[in-house]
Amino acid sequence: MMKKNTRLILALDEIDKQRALKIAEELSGIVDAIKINWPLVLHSSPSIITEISKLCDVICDFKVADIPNTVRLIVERAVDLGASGIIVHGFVGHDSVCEAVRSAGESADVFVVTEMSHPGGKEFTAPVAERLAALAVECGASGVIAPATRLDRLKAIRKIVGDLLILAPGVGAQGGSAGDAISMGADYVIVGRSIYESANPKGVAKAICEEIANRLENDRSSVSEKVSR
Ligand code: NUP
Repeated sequence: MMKKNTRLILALDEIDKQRALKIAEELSGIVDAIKINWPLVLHSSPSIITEISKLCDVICDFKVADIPNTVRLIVERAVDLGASGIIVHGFVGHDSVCEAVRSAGESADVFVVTEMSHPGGKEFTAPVAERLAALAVECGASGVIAPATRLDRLKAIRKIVGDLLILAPGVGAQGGSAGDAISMGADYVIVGRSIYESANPKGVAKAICEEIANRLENDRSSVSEKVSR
């Protein structure tokens, strides 16, 4: 199970391996996990998963979308390499997603993509996002990916997934706010470019963590104010 401390997940799409490793080292004590996507794996090698997993929990954002057997082959390899989480697509159906959960077993969490955060996410994923969220619950996934860029949708997806984890990308470069996503029900925010493209990745990451902590504190005190009123 991924730790839930700062609630920040770094999306490490930096393609220069040495710089990526340097940022991973600098931020491993700050972020709850590091998400690796195809850009870094293709620019370095799959062993980057193992290297970074020695510093921090690694989520492989491979958006696996295939028949159950191929899904199994990918998930098993990612787990062998050190992944503790893997992101899969839900539109491929229950059999494929349930196979991802089964193959990951106790070794890794499976997260299912619902509505995607970019503008194109409204075209095909938005109309079926609720069904994708329900499928994640039915297959026993650990959580879902839902957009920090559309807070009303995040809220709607939270209602469906109950206490499953919500990881919300789209903060910063895509326009979303970390504090707002957390207030609307995200357990974690995923942030990439705003951190790794900055001249001071550690400083930016710390500031986002502070924003999240302050927001949680404010949300808690406004709830207790309402209760005592
Ligand atoms: O809906 C999604 N939106 C999204 O941005 C699902 C994702 N997995 N992502 C990923 O999150 C995207 O591929 C990238 O790795 C990260 C966001 O990065 P950034 O926009 O903060 O740079």
